[in-house]
Amino acid sequence: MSIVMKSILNADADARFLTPGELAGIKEFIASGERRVKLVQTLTENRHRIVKQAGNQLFQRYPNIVSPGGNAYGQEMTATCLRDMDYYLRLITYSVVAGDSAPIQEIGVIGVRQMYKSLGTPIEAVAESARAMKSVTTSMMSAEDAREVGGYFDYLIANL
Ligand SMILES: CCC1=C(C)/C(=C/C2=NC(=C\c3[nH]c(/C=C4\NC(=O)[C@H](C)[C@H]4CC)c(C)c3CCC(=O)O)/C(CCC(=O)O)=C2C)NC1=O
Repeated sequence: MSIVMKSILNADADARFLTPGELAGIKEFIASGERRVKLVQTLTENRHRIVKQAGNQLFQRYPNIVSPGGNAYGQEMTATCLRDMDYYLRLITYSVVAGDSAPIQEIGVIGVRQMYKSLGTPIEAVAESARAMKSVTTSMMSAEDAREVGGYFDYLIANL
C-alpha cells in the first residue's frame, strides 16, 4: 500500500484530517515519483541482462544446483529458476512504484518458504539469487536509486 492510502486509512480510522506530518510524507512521496518511475523503467528495460548476469553469478557460487541432481539442473529447470528471478525483479519494481515493501511481502514472501521446500529448491540459493540481482542492479544506478532498490532487495533477502 502506498503512503497515500496508508495515511488516509490511519486518518479515517480516527475520523480526522491528515496531519502536517502525514502531508509532509505524502509530499515527499509525490516529489520522488518521477525518479521512482524512471528507476522502474531502467529495471524493466534491463531485466534480461540483470537476470542473466545475476544467474551466472548464482550458478558460479552454487554449482550444485545446476549439476545432475540439482534443483535447477537441465535447460528447462534452469530456465524456471531464471524465471523465478525475473518474478522477484518484477516484485521489486512494484515496490519501487508503490514506495512500499508490501508487494514483495504479499506476492513473493508469504507461503514461499513452504512452497520451495516442497519443490526441493534450496531457499538459501534463492536468497543468493536476490543478492546477485541486488549487486547487478545497484551497480548501474545513482547512489540514491541504489539505496532505494537495495533496500527492497534486502527486505526480500531477510524475509525469504
Ligand atoms: C511471483 C510469485 C511466484 C513465485 C516466487 C513462484 C515460484 C515458483 N517456482 C516454481 C518452480 C521452480 N523454481 C525453481 C527455482 C530455483 N531452483 C534453484 O535451485 C534455484 C535456487 C532457483 C532459481 C533462483 C525451479 C528450478 C523450479 C522448478 C522445480 C521443479 O519443477 O521441480 C514454482 C512451481 C510451479 C512452476 O514450475 O511454475 C513456483 C510456483 N511462482 C509465483 O507466482
